[in-house]
Amino acid sequence: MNTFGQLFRVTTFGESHGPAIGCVIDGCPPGVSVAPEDFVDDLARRATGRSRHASQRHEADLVEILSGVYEGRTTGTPIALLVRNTDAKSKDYDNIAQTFRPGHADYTYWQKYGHRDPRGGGRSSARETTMRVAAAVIAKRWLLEKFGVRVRGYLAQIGDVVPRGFAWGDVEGNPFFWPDAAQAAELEGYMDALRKSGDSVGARINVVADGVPPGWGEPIYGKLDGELAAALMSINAVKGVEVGDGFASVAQHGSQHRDEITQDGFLSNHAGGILGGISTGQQVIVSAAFKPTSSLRLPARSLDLEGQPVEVVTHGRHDPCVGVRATPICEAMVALVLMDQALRHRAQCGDVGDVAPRIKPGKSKR
Ligand code: EPS
Repeated sequence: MNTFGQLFRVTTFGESHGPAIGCVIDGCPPGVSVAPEDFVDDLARRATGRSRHASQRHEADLVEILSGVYEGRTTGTPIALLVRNTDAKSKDYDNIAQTFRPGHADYTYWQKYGHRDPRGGGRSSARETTMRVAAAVIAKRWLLEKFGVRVRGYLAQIGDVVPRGFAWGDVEGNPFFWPDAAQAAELEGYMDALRKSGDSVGARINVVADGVPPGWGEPIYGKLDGELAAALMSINAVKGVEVGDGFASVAQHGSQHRDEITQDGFLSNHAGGILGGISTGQQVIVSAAFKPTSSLRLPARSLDLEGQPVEVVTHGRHDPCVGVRATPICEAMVALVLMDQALRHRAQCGDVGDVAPRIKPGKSKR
């Protein structure tokens, strides 16, 4: 399954050390303005080599538009986007080809296919997420222009460090997408020490979508929260997803969790803007847990292809915390789900129109 979505369908292709990666987007409405420079910002936010806290692979990540756009606007035909790989160093992966990094997909790809491209992790590399971010540039634009929907994310935890304050204005001003600028120096020190130790750490990313109208999401098997969870889980290294209060709901009582309704709007948003799998019109709030990177220079026990014990040491240019540059990827997956659900809602329920009463979003969390 390399295709995502039902009406806004994105198929990605390519390996980390192949000649190029790319995607084909089918089902995009015509008339959306798109130019190669529109991809630059979001691709740079996700890219390697942009700070010392990420992998030092230096890719330009320039998007070539091969089809589906004429005179700067989508035509409704398949949009093909291509990004060439120019800084792959496959030699780093020579020893990994003979073994399995503990905690990595090396072993499961081997068991599934019996043949794998070990260079840069092949298809299992986070390199593939470049194309999700590229496709979501179009989805984000359409959502904003059509509905005023804005999808934003931030890093909500690295290891045991959590933000002390919160301001959206701080998020883009540091290499971590951290919402409290006052902690930037502390995080720099934390990441420098982590990198020197040779170890890695996990992270949590929160994504908030503002302006989502009520009604998006399809019961029973196409629930908005279900599809968001699947979309976020499809990102490399994601091990957990929460919607609204998520697992904190376990310890809550119903009287506390339910979001009361008044003429001034909802009084809270424990549900994360989704009830019964359908958007309420409040902020849609999701969270993803990233495991620590498995490619480490600290030795670990494993087996080789003959089943003999070996010690694995991973060389190369790995991220000490994949979460550091995963915020744009999480935003992208949320935007792709929202766009697909918006088109599906329009297809089935476009004639329903606004239904009274329309409850105001009310007090929001972020
Ligand atoms: C990655 C390992 C590194 C990262 C890569 C993701 O690959 P390489 O050893 O080829 O430098 O640089 O990330 C990207 C190339 C990217 O664009 O995100 C991995 O194991 O997933």
